[in-house]
Amino acid sequence: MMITSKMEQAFNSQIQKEFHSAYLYLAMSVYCETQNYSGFAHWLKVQYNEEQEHAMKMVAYLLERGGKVTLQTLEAPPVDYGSPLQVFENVLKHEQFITSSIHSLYETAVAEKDLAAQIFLQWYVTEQVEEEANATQIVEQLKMIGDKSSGILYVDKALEKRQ
Ligand code: OFO
Repeated sequence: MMITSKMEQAFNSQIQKEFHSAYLYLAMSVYCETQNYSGFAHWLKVQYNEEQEHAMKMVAYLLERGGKVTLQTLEAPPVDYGSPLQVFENVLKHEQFITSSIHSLYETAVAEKDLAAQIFLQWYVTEQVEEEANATQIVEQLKMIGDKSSGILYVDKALEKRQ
């Protein structure tokens, strides 16, 4: 079944959001690097790669369904992000926004009676649970630490290990 134009439009807008997430995390990664937090920078760079994969997986899917991929403009992300806690609170807030947009994409698939897209999108619904959980854990740890720099550096070191 060929994809409906409503679904096609909804996928294109989600592809833009995933690339925007990638761009945002790259900007945060660069920022953390300039603050000498190489572990946070690494974690965010891995996240940048993941977001590109999220977008590309949708690009491939849309093509497979005979849809038209229309890449959209990406807004420039901010340059400064404040403290590590502020960086990760920003990540969490962004992921909550992405979760709600994945949910509305899923709802569009339901409204359009597109069963194949619903099944495809289940992976994203599950992935968002993980995305929010990961960001929440880092936010909680940084909140516990407060402004003790030894604690911040400890979390920074730990995040360097992310694959
Ligand atoms: Fe693609 O999950 Fe984050 O934004």
